[in-house]
Amino acid sequence: MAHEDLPVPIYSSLEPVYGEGSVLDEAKVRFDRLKAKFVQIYGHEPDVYARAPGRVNLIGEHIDYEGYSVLPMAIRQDTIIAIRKHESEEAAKVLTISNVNDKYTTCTYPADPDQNIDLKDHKWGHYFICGYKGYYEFAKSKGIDVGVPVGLDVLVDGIVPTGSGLSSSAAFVCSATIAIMTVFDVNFLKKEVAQLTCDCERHIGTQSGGMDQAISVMAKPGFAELIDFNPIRATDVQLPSGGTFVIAHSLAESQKAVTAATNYNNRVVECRLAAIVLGIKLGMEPNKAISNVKTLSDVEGLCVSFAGSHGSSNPILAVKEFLSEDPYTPEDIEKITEEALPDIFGNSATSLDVLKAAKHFKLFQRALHVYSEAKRVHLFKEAVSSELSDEKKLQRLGDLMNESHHSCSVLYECSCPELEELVKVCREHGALGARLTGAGWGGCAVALVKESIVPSFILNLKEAFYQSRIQKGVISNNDLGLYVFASKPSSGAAIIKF
Ligand code: NG1
Ligand code: MG
Repeated sequence: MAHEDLPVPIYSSLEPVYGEGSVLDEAKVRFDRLKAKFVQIYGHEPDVYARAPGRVNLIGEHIDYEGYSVLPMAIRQDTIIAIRKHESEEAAKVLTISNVNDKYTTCTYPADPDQNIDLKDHKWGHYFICGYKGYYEFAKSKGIDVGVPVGLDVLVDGIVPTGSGLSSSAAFVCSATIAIMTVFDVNFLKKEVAQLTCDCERHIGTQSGGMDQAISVMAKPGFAELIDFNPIRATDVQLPSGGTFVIAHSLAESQKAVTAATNYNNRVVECRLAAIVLGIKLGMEPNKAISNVKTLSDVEGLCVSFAGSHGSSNPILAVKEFLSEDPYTPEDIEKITEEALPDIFGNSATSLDVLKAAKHFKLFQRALHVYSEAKRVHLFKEAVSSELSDEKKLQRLGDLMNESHHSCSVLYECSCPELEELVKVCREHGALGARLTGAGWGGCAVALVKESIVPSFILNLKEAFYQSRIQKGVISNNDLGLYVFASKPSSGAAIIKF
């Protein structure tokens, strides 16, 4: 059975999740500590544990929310959660969210699934509430009797670096959601959890796609996954042998939830406007385009007259023909759409924030990135399953990663000076390809490196990129392993009942 059609797995030990060796040993220590601290804080043992991993996206950046397939893999760094449900008659109906890391002070919320998340006051516990609301929304939609809300005691231990493009947020939202559903004695299919966590993470104010939650829930050890959307589906991708993905942090932190109006959500809005304008240029009535076109993938089918060499539609040619390279002012777009921009976005507060902050919109550049990046994902998948030698495959994958970075940097403008420097340093020291990963504007790069040179590659990065930052006190030498490491495709989310 396809893994999206299976429920989230339940294990009674850590081996199926963490395999053998040092990763397992580290996990055992963390779970022991989690349990001990839980008892210390709450005076009871937890009912159950949940875990969900972060991920590194190998290719397919900023296209999930446009409906296009992406190709990430789970990393071993994850968020683990211990949870206990109060007996319903207990008086205080409170959700208490504590963290093993003192940096995160305990957050409390009412046990109310309809509460609004205060986006003006960003707290780490908000991500738990995303999962909490998401669970109730989904359970109710399935006709499950959710009963009267009760208090929850929760303890969190996350080791996915935050603001790094490795999806600490999805690791947290997915593990929270899974912990909550389990403590309420239900389990859903992986594809349902992937969809509901994607939907509910938007309560944090980013109009995100579903890549991070999908891979976190559906990952399989040893494989990257091609993730398709609408409906969500995962296909195993066996990477060629002889290559390793090294993840390196640029040390610029990307606070996506805080900068959404000018960065992430801005790009989502630009893509929607590009799609509508393209739809109109390709013959749609303006009002039809506004009501029917949500993403660039929605108008791809209209580009058939721009057949590429295989006779399939070629939206890149349509972009070049119909969109202007000059940025569009709001007035330029309104002339084409015959509707005021705020009306196009109806009552979406996060989109209205974008419109307030933006002076112009780069429709040509954003659309060109999305369509070309979507194509690169397929070329990547094709190269992996081709007849080429592993060596040639790795080279091809590296080239595609380099092209992806260029497109992110120049057309999508989601890089930053630190990432540019880091990607350059990676390539100078033998990476077959290197690119920013995740949303960008800071965070990590991922480099494809021949397995045989990984240790020297990491040493060279230390020398060329990190040493000066260690000297300036940006990070300490002892922590270097947290910022640059080789990564193998790891396992997906799980429920653990000891
Ligand atoms: P990061 O920055 O890793 O959280 C974000 C989005 C993804 C995807 C990438 C860009 C969230 C939860 N995730 O990832 O859906 O759009 O950016 O490819 O916002
Ligand atoms: Mg995130």
